[in-house]
Amino acid sequence: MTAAVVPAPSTIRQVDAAPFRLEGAGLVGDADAAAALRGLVTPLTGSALDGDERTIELRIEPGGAPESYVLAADEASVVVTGADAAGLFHGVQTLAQLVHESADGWVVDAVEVEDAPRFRYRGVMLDVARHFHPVATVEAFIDRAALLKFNHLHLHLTDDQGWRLHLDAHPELTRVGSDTSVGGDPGGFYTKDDYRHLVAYAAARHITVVPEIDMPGHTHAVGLAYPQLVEAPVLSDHILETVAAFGGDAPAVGVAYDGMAVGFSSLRIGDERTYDFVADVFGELAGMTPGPYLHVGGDEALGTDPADFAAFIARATEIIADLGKTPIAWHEAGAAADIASGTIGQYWGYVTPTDGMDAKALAFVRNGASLILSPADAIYLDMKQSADSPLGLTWARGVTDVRRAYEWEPTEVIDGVAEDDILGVEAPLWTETVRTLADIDELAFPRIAAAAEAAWSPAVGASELRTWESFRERVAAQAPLWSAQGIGFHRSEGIPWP
Ligand code: TNX
Repeated sequence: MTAAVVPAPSTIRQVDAAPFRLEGAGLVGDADAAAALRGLVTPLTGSALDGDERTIELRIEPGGAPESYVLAADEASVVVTGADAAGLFHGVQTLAQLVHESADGWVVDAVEVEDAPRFRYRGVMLDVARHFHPVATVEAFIDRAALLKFNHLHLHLTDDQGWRLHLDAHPELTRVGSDTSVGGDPGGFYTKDDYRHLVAYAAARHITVVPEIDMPGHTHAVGLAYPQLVEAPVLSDHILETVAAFGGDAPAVGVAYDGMAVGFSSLRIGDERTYDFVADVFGELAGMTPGPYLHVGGDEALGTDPADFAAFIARATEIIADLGKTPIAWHEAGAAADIASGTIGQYWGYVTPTDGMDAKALAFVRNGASLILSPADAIYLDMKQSADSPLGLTWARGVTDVRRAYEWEPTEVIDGVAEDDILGVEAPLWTETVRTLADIDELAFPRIAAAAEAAWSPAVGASELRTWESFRERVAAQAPLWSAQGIGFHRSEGIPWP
């Protein structure tokens, strides 16, 4: 397949002309886009793209839809025109995917592409709390996301197992709350400069960082640092079963937690010091986060009384809104009647909802806000991708193959949630079992490409490219580019890898 683009563009047409040959070709136009293109094409082809026989022109021409671009290739030239810098950057990703080897050497076939994103929010999430991931790993994850036209990186910065961002107002959080990871693996945290660096690194790739501080549950690490802010762990049967199934000790007051149970910890809801803490934490975070969103978590607060949970979510989302930011919360927070208006919900139920999860998600829409869809049985990248791998979990109907990750349509998940109610799609990667970049690649690829297509491409039924048969061919064709980028993708069955 020679015009294999992932995520599928709005339109792509073969043109009746000979292919554009890379040998002897050079780049003109936007310098940032040129650097991005060389970063993709040079490792793949060995060409520095510094010839003068024919040109690839990279330019910005304002006027089109945000993030859109047009690409025209024939034997004489390639021209990529972005409506803005992000659009040009996305067009560069498409161009790199069109480069392939032929009898004439490395070429781009004669095509015309017109492309714009379906959804404004196209996200990936990395959990840096269950296992800490150093700055270089997050940079690599950002590079991978950019390749697939994602434009948001959600960082799950805190959880029971560790607090991963230094804050000046509460230095103990990282001093005593970040030492370990799941399984007793090493911990770690980002300095404020590390965080600012990641925000800038992402922004240079047209990706906005969405930081999450998970509350009121998932807060055991807070208690290591500031015991007065948290309740004692709630050791329900469910928690004790998880401990028994996955090993390790049960959560205990004042002891770092390195197991995999969820839902036992809670901030003290009735104590005013808690809200001073919430205001300090989000205030300091807002000061170094240029993006519009702050994520407050709100998931699996099984150790918090439901009325207390609702009261907490109302106050915490109001604190974020007062900082001039838009709160995002996991869908459970939809149960809180007085949630701040404008709070965006993140749905992590199944493609076919169970247990009233759809009702909680729908509450955000009724409240006049929109939803981010992260259906766990389709695009939770931490679900096992093959039964025999030690990597990944299975609770969300895993093993999750690429086809299940691909075959779902955002508007068909929750009754009453239409196109305009959906801000976008996000694929989370939780890291209980994930230690290294190689582990990340093995679980994320190729399923992350399926999530990218749900987020960027036309709806299922609106384009002939939006079928599993088309996707499996197009995703297979990414293998040389991914390998040249050092991505250790999983060679999933059912995909005709070269
Ligand atoms: C559920 S879904 C979680 C996380 C776990 C993940 C593991 C959701 C919002 N929370 O706490 O890490 O499952 O798959």
